[in-house]
Amino acid sequence: MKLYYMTGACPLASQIVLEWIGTPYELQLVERTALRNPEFLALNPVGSVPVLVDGSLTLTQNPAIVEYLLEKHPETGLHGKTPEERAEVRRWLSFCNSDLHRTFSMIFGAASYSEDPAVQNILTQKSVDRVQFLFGVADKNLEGKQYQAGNRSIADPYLYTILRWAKAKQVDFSDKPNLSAFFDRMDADAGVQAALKKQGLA
Ligand SMILES: N[C@@H](CCC(=O)N[C@@H](CS)C(=O)NCC(=O)O)C(=O)O
Repeated sequence: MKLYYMTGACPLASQIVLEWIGTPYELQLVERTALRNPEFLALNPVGSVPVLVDGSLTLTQNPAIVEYLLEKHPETGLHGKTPEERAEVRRWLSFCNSDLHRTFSMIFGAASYSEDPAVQNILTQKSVDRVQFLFGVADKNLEGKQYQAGNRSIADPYLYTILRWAKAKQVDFSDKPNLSAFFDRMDADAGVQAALKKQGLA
């Protein structure tokens, strides 16, 4: 298997799942400037990472990738045992991919929405406010739990990846004790550290 990634970006979520399932994989770094090259667009017409290539399958979108990996390795137990438990995993995976990630993209890339610095500042601040609100939802969900869906699941690496961005962008979540404890727990995980090391981040 080969995972196309940019350093520290959302493919880290898929890579941590690769570490957790313990399958051999190859990493392929993609420079941001290469995302619009015809060769890369042939892999992912959206022009974004991650891309997972496994034999004849070329798969994009983190949620699809981590579910695929899990289906190949159900013995890892990174999903719920019942339809209700699996629904919880998917709910928090969607929350990370659709709500948190989408909003965080504006913090990274307000300049692609407006050339006016004043507008960029407003977009960034509004997005920080929204991310803080969503972090509050995540913190409440984690009350009394170690992981988002109760047991460790394919949803957790995505939240961890976004919390790393928050630290890099000074989006403070130290006032959210459950979220802070979740970050520390994930950060201490051997698979997480292995993934970070392979990206040169640890
Ligand atoms: N919904 C996509 C999001 C992918 C995405 O936005 N990837 C970012 C990196 S975190 C990217 O490649 N952005 C391309 C760009 O910035 O031009 C997924 O889950 O895979």
